[in-house]
Amino acid sequence: MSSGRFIALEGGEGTGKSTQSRLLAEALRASGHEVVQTREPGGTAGAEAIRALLLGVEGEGWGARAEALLFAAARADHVERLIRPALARGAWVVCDRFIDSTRAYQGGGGGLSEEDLLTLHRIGSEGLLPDLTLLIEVPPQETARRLAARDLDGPDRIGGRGEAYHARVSASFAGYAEAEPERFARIDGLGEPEAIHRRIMDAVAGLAS
Ligand code: Z5A
Repeated sequence: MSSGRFIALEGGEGTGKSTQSRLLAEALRASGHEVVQTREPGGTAGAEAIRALLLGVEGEGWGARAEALLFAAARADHVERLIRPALARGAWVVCDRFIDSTRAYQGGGGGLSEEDLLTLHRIGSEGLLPDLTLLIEVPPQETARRLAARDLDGPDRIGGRGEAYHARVSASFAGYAEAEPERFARIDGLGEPEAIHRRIMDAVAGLAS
C-alpha cells in the first residue's frame, strides 16, 4: 500500500482555502487517490462541537489561553480519530487549516509563546506536521471585498477581531513560510479559482513520488 500524504492549506480569512481545498481534493480523487477533505477547527464530531464553542458569537468569549487549549483539544481528536487513521491506510488528507493557524492566530495575533503552543501540539497531537503546507496569500483589500460580499450577517468571533490583529496573523504566516521553505509553498491567491488551482497542482506535484 502506498503511504498517505498530508496537505494543509493556510492563510487569512477569505483567501480561498475552502474553495481550493475542494478543487484539490477533486483533482487528487480524479487521479486515483483516496482523499479525506477536512477542516480545522472541526473534522470529527468532538472537534466540530469545540468549533461551535470557539467561533459562535454567544457568550463573553475566551481568553487567549483557554482558546489555545480548545484549539489543541479539537486538533487532538481530529488527528487521533480522522487524520492518522487516514494516513495509515494510504489516503491523502487535505486539511483547511492546521497547526500553523494556531501559531499565527493564538501566537502572532494573540501573543502566546511559540514554545507553549508547540508544547500543546506535542501533547495533543504528538507534534504531527503536514508533508506540505500551502500558504495562500491575498492582499487584505481583496479579502475584505470577498468577505463583505459573502458574510452578510457579519464575521465570526475570530474573524471580527480588528485590522491590527489580522495584520499580525498575515505577517506571522509569511514569516513561517520564509523560515521553513521546505515545508511551505507560497501560493499567489489572486485571480480566477482555476488559475490558483493550477498553481497549487504545480506545488503538490513533488509530493506524488
Ligand atoms: N483559527 C484559529 O484561530 N486557530 C486555529 O488553530 C485554527 C483556526 C485552526 C476558522 O474560521 C477561524 O478559526 C479562523 C481562524 C481561526 N478565523 N479567522 N479569521 P472558518 O473556518 O469559519 O473560516 P476561515 O478558515 O477563516 O476561512 P473562510 O472565511 O471560510 O475563507 P476561505 O476558506 O479562505 O475562503 P473561501 O470560503 O474559499 O472563499 C471566501 C469567499 O471568496 C467565497 O465567497 C468564495 O466564493 C470567494 N472566492 C474564493 N476564491 C476566490 C477567487 N479566486 N476570486 C474571487 N473570489 C473568490
